[in-house]
Amino acid sequence: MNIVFKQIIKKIKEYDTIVLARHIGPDPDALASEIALRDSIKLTFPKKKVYAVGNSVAKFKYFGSLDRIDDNNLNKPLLIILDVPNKSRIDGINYDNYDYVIRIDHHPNVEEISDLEYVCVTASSTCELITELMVETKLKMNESIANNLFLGIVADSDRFLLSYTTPKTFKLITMLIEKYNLNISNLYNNLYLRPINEVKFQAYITLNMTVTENNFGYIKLDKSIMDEFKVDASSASNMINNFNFIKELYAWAFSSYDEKNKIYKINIRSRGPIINDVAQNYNGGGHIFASGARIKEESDVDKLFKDLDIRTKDYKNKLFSTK
Ligand SMILES: [Mn+2]
Repeated sequence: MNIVFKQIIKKIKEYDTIVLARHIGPDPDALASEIALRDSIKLTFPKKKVYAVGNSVAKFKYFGSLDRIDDNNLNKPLLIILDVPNKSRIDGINYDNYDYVIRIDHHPNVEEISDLEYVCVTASSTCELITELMVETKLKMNESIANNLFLGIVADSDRFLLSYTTPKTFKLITMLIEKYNLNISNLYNNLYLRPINEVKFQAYITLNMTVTENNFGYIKLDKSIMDEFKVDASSASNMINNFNFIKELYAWAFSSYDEKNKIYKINIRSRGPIINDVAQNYNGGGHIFASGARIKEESDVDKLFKDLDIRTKDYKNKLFSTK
């Protein structure tokens, strides 16, 4: 067995109170991994108090419910953080309240944030790592846990399109489907069924995106345009992956103004240029080809787009000089 898995299980056994957390603005992989691991620990060790925390998201309620706790009142708890590389992006916890911290993640390491780190940047998803953990240890699984793990892997690999989809990903997925007899088409409905106004909004983006001579595509989506299509600041992030495999785009970014939090939410994707270090300079980060940022000033959005355009230009220059 993987030595880190052994250490993780040892810690889970040692603690009676365990809190699981993930990144702010959660995606399916983040939510599915924390809920699946919570349910598995509960199933395996019924006497332990196990909580999955962070803000809930209405459209993702099919993953299961989250727990509301005050972690100031917990007795010597263990914290397990999932799918998040930076301390500042963990949702719903007071970091200093925890006795021991474990991180399980597939994002590039930006800082050491825990006592025990299991970071595998070549895994398709955090859910893939959690599935592996359950397969290799005595952590129990059931159908609803398997459903969540399946959805997390499918979402983060973009239906097995992205580069870290490996034979191991397919092996684990096959195991989940076979063993728990998963209803794949129902599960896909959860992830991919969408209202037509979102599809129209995507058409608007396609028609109005600026594509630079360096093959960087960008668009700023303000409140009036989101109101017109009856979508919100999170809608653009649902469709950013749909702009992959477009010849004229090496990298692309959307900015959506989130009125409630007074912040510009930036989604960035790439099929070549490395973008996460650029995002890190603007209160963001993520994977090398899939990143995001949260920006207060509109002028910084423009600066970020400029930097991404330069990064795309450098990439393109290299690409053509080596040919
Ligand atoms: Mn992930």
